[in-house]
Amino acid sequence: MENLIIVSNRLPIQVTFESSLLDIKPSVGGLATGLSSIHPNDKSVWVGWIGIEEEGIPCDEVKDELMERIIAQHCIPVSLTHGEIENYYHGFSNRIIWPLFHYFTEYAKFSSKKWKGYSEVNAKFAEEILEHAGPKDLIWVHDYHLMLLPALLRKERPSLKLGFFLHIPFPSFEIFRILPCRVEILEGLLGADIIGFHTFEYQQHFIDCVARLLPAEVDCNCVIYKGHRSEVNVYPMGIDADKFEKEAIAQVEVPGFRLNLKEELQKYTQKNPDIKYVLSIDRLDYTKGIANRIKAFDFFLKNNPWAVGKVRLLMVAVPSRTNVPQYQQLKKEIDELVGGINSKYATLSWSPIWYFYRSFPFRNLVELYSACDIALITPVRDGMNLVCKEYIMCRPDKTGVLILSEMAGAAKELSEALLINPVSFKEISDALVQALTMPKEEQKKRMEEMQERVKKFNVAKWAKGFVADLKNRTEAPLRPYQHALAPEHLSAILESYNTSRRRLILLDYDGTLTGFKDQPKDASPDEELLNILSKLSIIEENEVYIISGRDHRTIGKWFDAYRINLIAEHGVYVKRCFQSWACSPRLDSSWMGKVKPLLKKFAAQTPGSFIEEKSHSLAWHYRKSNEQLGKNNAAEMLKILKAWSCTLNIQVLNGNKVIEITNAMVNKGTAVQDLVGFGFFDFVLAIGDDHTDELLFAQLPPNSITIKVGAAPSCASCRLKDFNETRSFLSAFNTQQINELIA
Ligand code: GDG
Repeated sequence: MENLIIVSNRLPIQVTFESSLLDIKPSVGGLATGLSSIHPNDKSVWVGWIGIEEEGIPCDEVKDELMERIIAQHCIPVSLTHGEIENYYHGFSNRIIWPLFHYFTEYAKFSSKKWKGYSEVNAKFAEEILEHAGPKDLIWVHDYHLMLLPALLRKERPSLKLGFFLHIPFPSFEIFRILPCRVEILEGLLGADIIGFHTFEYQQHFIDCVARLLPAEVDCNCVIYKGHRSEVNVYPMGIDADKFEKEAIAQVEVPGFRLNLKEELQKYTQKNPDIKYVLSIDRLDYTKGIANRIKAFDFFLKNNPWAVGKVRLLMVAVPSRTNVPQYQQLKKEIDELVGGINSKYATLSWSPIWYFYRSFPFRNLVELYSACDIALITPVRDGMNLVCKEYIMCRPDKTGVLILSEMAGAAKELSEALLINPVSFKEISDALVQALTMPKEEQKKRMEEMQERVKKFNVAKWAKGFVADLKNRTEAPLRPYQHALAPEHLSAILESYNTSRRRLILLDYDGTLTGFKDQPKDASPDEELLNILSKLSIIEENEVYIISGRDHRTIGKWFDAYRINLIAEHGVYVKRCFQSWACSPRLDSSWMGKVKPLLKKFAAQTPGSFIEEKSHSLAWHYRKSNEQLGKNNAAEMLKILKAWSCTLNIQVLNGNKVIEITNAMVNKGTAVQDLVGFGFFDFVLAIGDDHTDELLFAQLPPNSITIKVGAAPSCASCRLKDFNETRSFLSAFNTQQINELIA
């Protein structure tokens, strides 16, 4: 059985040397607690840095003892020097990636020295892991410090099952593109089999960046890059809900249970029965919106004088990155703001803010959560935010109100909270008023629903779910396509052909039977193709269809003289051989007037691109445009059209360097529904090269032979390389050539 190797920047332990005496404690950090359901056990190890620079370890003897004790805790240390920590950790991770991914672009100062340090330490982690990993072990890499690691590991040991989870937001393309090493970061992540994010928004941002920056194939949540497929999924991280709930209940129910903090708060409340406590807890970080929160609290008191003397903010700011100038500046700003507001409103018996610049032990933390009437959590950006979930689980009587920033990942799950824009003082102030006046019944109703959800999607479920997906995902490799021209497959297809009596042969045109031309009208069938098709269609048992997105007049002209049926414009027009065109009854083209101006705008902005107008559909071709510009603008257009498709009766087909817009009810799949519906044919073959042909493949009976031309993802059962191979394949049905091909 395979082992699980967890990898993160820091090991889940705290190492200290007090007068040269070594002490190792389990760390109380979120990730360590989070993964406690899967680590430690006999089959797991954790690889990471111990938190102390190599130079800080007193002597070799201590080092040996340290290693021994760390390994006994199922951990493998990666030893890092002062210089490495400076560039990789403080430098690239915390001064470039952290601010940029949280949209603080002005704080992110790129330097190639830091980037080099980051790359080297990622390589050092890879080396350490490879020394310990078996060929089929599961490896789960965590967070923004190690984004190059998946590809480094994949390169050295392709059989490893690799997962990556990002704990912070993944920014939108406009932000991510600022990073000079953006391609390297994406390539690094795409080494993983599964890439996980907290929210759909981050997942979509990542996929969008991949689609715009790399020559990768994107198919829903899958990315195929350099022959490797990564699945991009959403796993919102939870907390150990039971642990918080049990502690909060114990603090209420266990006789004689008293902790100092709650007791002091209770004493104060007895003297001031109307007092309400508002709690905020965060690491002191510019992403957490602490300064804004204090200003909003000032705004609230100013506009609600009744609250002066009755509402107090308990603000815990845990010291963090204290050697970084921005954090030192922030600390100063917050000290001044707190001082300012306290001196402005304080009375002899009351001050508006109790400010704690330190961390509390777990039990005190729970006391705070359960003692405060309101939690005010207002990050300007936060990957998830676990504090708000912890507050929810520490409300045994189900009262309390959560005010939560809509910029925290957790807001996507906690819609019963009062969601606010963290930069709006008015919204925060209004939410405080609403929370302070909210009837108990409403508080309980909201809290109960949130508790149920936080309990159900707890951190054990998160961790086990990710690992289970990783196991399953890698056991199902890329679909092993048959090559339709490989002798054994070809002979099976031919046998089925020869023993059948009614055959339906559905052939896409561009990219399948012929190569692409800059102008669609230039791709008329050449003699070789006409020869193949006429031989195939002349056979009485064969019903050959060309099924194409092309306009019906052009395609009609090309094949008029042959015993070939035609389906044009993605199914809008159908023409049985030697008969006239019939138009689909499902048509509504009123959308064209709205979509055409949009296409015109894009055509004007994308030199080399042009619009093709068909009777009932529109196509924007960008094959001749600058590759990157065409790709970017196509991504923009797709976004807009997909949004429009909610109200317009359209379907948007993302083809090969072309975006086509057709009526929602008509496509290649619906066009053949009636043909295949009655089970008339005992041999069905379909060949196509782009996304629009997938709709056709999906509509066909299960025993049909479906063939994808090209390397893109497909639900087809076989592949051919290009249109030349399609021609060779179709020629094989001419019995004279069969033997040659099989030989
Ligand atoms: C990342 C992402 C994402 C705080 N003060 C004390 C204390 N804490 C504990 C809380 C909570 C944890 O720290 C903070 O969790 P967050 O989720 O807010 O943020 P991070 O762990 O810094 O960072 C974040 C998370 O990863 C998980 O993916 O949610 O968005 O930035 O558990 O309880 N704990 C104790 N005393 C304190 O004073 N004992």
